[in-house]
This record gives sequence, C-alpha cells and structure tokens, in this order.
Amino acid sequence: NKEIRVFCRELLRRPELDAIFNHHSADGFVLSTDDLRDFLKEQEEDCSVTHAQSLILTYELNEWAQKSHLMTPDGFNRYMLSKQNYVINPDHARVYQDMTQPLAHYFISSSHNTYLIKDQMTGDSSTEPYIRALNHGCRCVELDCWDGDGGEPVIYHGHTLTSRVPFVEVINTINENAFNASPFPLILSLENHCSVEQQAVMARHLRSILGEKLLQRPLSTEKSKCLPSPEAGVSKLSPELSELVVYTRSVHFKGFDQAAKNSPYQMSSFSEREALKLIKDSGVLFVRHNSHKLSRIYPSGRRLQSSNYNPQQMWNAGCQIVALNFQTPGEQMDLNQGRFQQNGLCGYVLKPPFMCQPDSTFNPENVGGGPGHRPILLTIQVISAQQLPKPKREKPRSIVDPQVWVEIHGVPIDNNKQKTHYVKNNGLNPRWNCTFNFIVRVPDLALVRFMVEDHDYTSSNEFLGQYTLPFTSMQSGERHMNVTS
Ligand SMILES: [Ca+2]
Ligand SMILES: [Ca+2]
Ligand SMILES: [Ca+2]
Repeated sequence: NKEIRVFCRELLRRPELDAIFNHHSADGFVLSTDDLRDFLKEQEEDCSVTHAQSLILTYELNEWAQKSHLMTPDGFNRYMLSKQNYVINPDHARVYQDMTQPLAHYFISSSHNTYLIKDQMTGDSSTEPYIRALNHGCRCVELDCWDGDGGEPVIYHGHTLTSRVPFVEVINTINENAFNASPFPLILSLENHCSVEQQAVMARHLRSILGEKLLQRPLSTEKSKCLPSPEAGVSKLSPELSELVVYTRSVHFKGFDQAAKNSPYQMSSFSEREALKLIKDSGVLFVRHNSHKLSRIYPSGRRLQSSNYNPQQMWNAGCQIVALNFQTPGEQMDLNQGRFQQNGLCGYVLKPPFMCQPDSTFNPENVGGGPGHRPILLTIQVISAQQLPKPKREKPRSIVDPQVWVEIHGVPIDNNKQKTHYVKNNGLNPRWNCTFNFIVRVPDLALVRFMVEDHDYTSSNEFLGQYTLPFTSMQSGERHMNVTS
C-alpha cells in the first residue's frame, strides 16, 4: 500500500506548480496571506486580503495552516487545479450577458437534422439526439416532417434510407427535455412536407403535448416592430408551422432590398454556399440585415456523410442560427461548443455591439481599422499536460508523442495557428514550455482552440483532445483546462 501511495503521489506531482509555489513563497514552505496576494496580483485578479483568506479557507485542508492563514503546497495545487482557476473567466461561465435585447442580436446554438444518429443517407432517426442536443444547450432543433402511416406524421430525411421516428415521440421528448440546460426560448425548426390532414395532426400534437410551453401569440400586446428577447420568452417554444408560427416564419431570400420590406418575424434560410457568396459579395449588407432579422444557415446537401462547414465564417457576418450536424464530431463542432462555452451554456451569446446596428459598417472580409478593430497582442505559454486522453484508434505497443496546437479562429485576418514540438513517449505528464504570440485584430469574434495530437512519422497525427473558448472569456495568468476527446 505504501508503494501505491508513493506511486500515486509521484503521478500527481506537478513540478511546474511547485516552481510557481517556490517563486512566491517567502520561506519556501508555505504561502503567507501576503505571498498569496502577490501571486493573485500577478494573475490579474482580486488580490484583497478577504479573497486570499477565502481561498485558504476553501482549498487548504491542513487545519493548522488554515487557522494560521497559510497555504501549503497541497492547498496551492488544489487551488491551481480547481474550477475557480480554470482558463475560462468564472464570471462568464454563468449567464452574465444582457438577455433583454431582440433575438437577432444573439448567436443561437443550432442543430441541423437533429433526428439523425449518424449520416443523412443510411443512418437511423431517433429521439435520442434531441436529448443530447438539448442537454448541450442547443436552442434550435430541426424536425423534417413527412406523412406517415395511419395518419401519424413521421420524422426522417426524405427520399433516403434513414429510419423513421413518429412526430409525436419527438414532441414528447422535446417536451420533457426542452429546458434541462437552458431556460431561454427553444426554436423548433419544422421542415414541413406533410399533407394538410397530417399538418392538422402535427398542430394538435404540438398544442396538446407542449400546452403552456408553446408560444401561441406574440409576447407583447402591442404589435412590436422587432423580435422579442430571450428573457421575454423564458421557457417557451417557438415553432414555425402555419397558424402556430408566431415569430420565425421562414421565407425565401430574394435580396436585401426585398427582405427589408418583410416583417421582422420573417427569417431567411441560406445554404452554406449562398451565405458564403453573400459574405464575399456584400458582407456589410449581410451584417446590417442580421442586425434585425434572423438568418438560418444549413449545411450543403452534398455533405452526404453529414460533415460540417465552418460556423465561424457565418458568425463573422452576424448570422444567428448557424445549424450544424451535432452528431458529427470535429473542429467545426468544437468551435460551436467553444462559442457557447460562455453565458452559462444557455445557447444564446450576445453578438458584439458593432454588429447590432442597422447602419453597421463592419465588414468581416476587410476590418482594417473599422468598427470592432482593436488589435491585441496575445501571448500564450503552453506549459504542461497530465494524463492525456488515449487516441480513438489505438496503436498497439505505442506510447503517444503529444504536441499542442494553439489556434485562433475569427475574422479571416485573425485565423492563425502555431504548434509546440512533440514530447516523445509521454501521455502522462509531458512538458513543453513553448511560448507563442498572436495579434488578434477583432477579439470580440475570436475563439482560441487548444488541440492536442499524437505526433506520428509514418501516418497522419492522431487527435487526442481539445478545448475551445471565446478569446474575451479567457483569464490571464497561470491557468488550466480539461481537454475532451
Ligand atoms: Ca432538414
Ligand atoms: Ca511514441
Ligand atoms: Ca506517435
């Protein structure tokens, strides 16, 4: 047992944390309250006596040290690896944004063909992906509705071999799980291919199952000129189906002039290609359009394996409902998760103010000196990792050789990435101590992604794990994060 204890201690030892501790400890054994305050000051956070003492009370388990307002190396390690010292600003980890602005001012976490477990040609349809998406804070789910047997509509990817799931089952699932992760409005995107008879069945199920949760008339008694806010629609579902459609009726986009004449409740749907063309040809007009109207972007029908497009390009133009195949992991879904990592994972993130004005001059393709342009020098030191996840495709008798990519995803001029060297045969406690500099010109749109992979000579590198967060939610100082695979 003693051997196991020694082994565990050795495994958990963090020499890099010991070094920080020793640097700040006046006597080399403990941190006094003042030592700790000096350290907190360097971290650019609250360095008051009260805060330092509250950290000692929370993280120091040695009674004598606690009573004497001191922190031992064990207590310091516990604090350094705590949620409180996570790389994401703890204030941003809860709902901290103004939730009373019109819906068009928010990025909304959105899923495409939510019913699919795998790809869109042969995969199964199920209620399970709805639960998963909703539990991840997704606020717009999609239902492709077709006539089914016995008068009951079904959901599946039309004209393909995907299996079918009854509409009524999906609505029951949504009813049970809609507000598990977020109290803010859930948008039901109904792609309707049903006969008039089965549309009536859909409306009946929506009313009888969702009841009070269903938004059946506009929220304000006055006929408002703009979309309601997430706050105003707390715990409500907003479907798009004939007379049940209150706010988000989908219309075909026929140019910005035409769209300007439409009611603010009309939403335009764009394929990724249409959206990219608009961004390239008339980025400023698209940003202005999105300052008061909702745009929904969906993946190209050519993505037969349900792969994803890059959502960042769409957010750069202020598009709100950037629908992704949630069932397909990869960099694009990592960016989506990172974007909505802030604001309590509630699925709504306020767009930067320079994108919310109807006369905005923000151009995502060319931001030189314009609004939103406030260049910041970002310096990141990748220090170490511990107990990295195993690669999905295990290679027999092989130990991973981890390397870390630091990537900036933002407007085109900000996109950049740099990597550390690899550490040979060590997935347990590799250390890199590599420093990188980036210039981030439009920080309010930028995401920072940390990606760890196993370096290989003979084949392509293998993904081990990643963590992504908004640049403006990142804390300075010595921080930690959990990478997920
Ligand atoms: Ca669809
Ligand atoms: Ca190796
Ligand atoms: Ca390797």
